[in-house]
Amino acid sequence: MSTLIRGGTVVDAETSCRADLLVVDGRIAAIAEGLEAPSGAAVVDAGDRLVIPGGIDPHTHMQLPFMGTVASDDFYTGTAAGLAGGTTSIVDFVIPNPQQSLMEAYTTWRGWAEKAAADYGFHVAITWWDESVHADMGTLAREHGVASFKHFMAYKNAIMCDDEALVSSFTRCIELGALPTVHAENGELVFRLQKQLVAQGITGPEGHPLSRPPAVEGEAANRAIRIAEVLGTPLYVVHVSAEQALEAIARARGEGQRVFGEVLAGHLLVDDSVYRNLDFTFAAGHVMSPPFRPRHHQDALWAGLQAGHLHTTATDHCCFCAPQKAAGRDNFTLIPNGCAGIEDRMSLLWHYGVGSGRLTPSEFVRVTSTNAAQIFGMYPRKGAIRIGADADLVLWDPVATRTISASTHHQNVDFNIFEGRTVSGVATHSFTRGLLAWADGDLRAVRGHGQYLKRATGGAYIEASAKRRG
Ligand code: URQ
Ligand code: ZN
Ligand code: ZN
Repeated sequence: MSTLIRGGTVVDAETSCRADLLVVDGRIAAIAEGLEAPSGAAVVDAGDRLVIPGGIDPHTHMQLPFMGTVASDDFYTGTAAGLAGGTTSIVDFVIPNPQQSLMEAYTTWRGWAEKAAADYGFHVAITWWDESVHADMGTLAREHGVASFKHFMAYKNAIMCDDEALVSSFTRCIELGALPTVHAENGELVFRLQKQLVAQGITGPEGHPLSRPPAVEGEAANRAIRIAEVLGTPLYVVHVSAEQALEAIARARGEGQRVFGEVLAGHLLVDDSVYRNLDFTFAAGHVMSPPFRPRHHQDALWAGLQAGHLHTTATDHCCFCAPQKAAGRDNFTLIPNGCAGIEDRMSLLWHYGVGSGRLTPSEFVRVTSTNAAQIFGMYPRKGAIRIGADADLVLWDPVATRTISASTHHQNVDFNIFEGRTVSGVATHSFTRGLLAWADGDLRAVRGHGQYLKRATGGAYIEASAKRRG
C-alpha cells in the first residue's frame, strides 16, 4: 500500500519546504520535489496546504473510571475525534486503584485500548507504594515500554500520592531511566478548602476554583520540583495552569534543573468566569482540575510557551456528559472533574498561537507534536517527517476556518468548552501510519487500527540528568 502526497509544503519543528512525500506500508519512504507515483499508488494532492507531523496529545483519559462514573469518550471514539482534528497519537494513563497491582491495571487498560483508531502509549500512575509497586515499575519500564510514571498530588482519599510514595517512585524512575510526571495540586489543602466551602453553604460550581486557588498549585509544583532537584531526576509537570507553578518551573530551569511543563489548550484560552455562570450545566461542564484561572494567568502561560518554559500542549481529554456532571448539582466536590479537547487543540493552537504571531509554524509543530515525542521516548518514529518515520501526517489548511460546537464535533460528549469559537487552521486530511482516516470532513477512522506505543527509557534528557548526578 503506497500513497503519494504531492505538492504540499512540509513543515516540521525546524523548517518548512515544498516537497512531495511517498508513503509505503505506513512509513515515510521518500521526501523530495517531483516524486513520481509508483504504479497503483494513491495520489493525494496537498495543493496549498501544509504537511505537518500528526499531533501528539500527551495527556488524555479515554473511558477513565473516575468519581463514580466513566469518561464518555472511549479509546475508539476519542482517538477518532482526535484524527478529525489532526491528532494522530495519544499518551493516556493507567491509573491503578490504591493497593491494586500495577500489572493488573496495565492489562485492563491495554484491553480497553485495543479498539483505538490511532496509536497510543501509557503513562502509569503511582497511587500507592510497596515493594510490589517498585517491582512492577521495573517490569513496565523494561518489558512494556512505559517510559514515564504519573503522580497525582491531588485527589486525597482516592489516587493521591503522598510525599513518601513520591520520593520512592522518583527514586525508582531514576533507576529505570524513566521520567516522573506530576499533577501538582496540594491535595490536603484542596480537601480542607472543599470541606470549609461546603460547610459555608457554597455548594455550586463557583466553589470549585475557590477550593483550588493558584497557591495550591504553586506549592505542589515547587515541592515536586525541589524533590526532583534533591534526587537528581528530570521532572514533567502536567497541565500547568497558574503563574505560580510556571514561575517555579522557570526558576528551576534558570538554575539549570531539567523541568518540563505542559499546558492545556483550555488553560490558555478559558478563564474562571465560567464558574460564575448561573447555568449549572454550563458551569459544571467546565469543572476540571486545576480549574480555569483569571485571565492574567493565560497571558503568563502564553509567555511561558513562547519562552520555552512550557514544552507541550495537551488537552487532558476526560469528558463527562451533563447527566454525569449533575452528580454534583448539590455539592460541587461531586462533579466529575474533566473536559474534552482532543478534536480542537490543534486548530486552537494555530488560531491563537500562529494567528496571533506568538508562534511560528515550526514552533506550532514543536509544541503540538515534536517535543512530546522527544520527551516521552517516541522520537523520531513520531513527531518527525523523515524517512523511516511512521506516516502520521496531517494536511493542514492554514486559512480555512471552522466554528467549534458540540453539535458538530466528533467527541462523544454533549459539551464543548470552546463552543462557538471560529478558528482558522484546519486539518483537512489525517493519516495514521499511512491510513487516510480523515479526509475533507469524512471520518474513516478504523476501530482497532491503533497500535500500542512502546516508548524508550533513558533518552537524551535522562542521560544528561544522570551525568549531572555524577
Ligand atoms: O486530574 C486529571 O488529570 C484527570 C483526573 C482528569 N480530570 C481533570 O480534572 N483534570
Ligand atoms: Zn491531572
Ligand atoms: Zn489528566
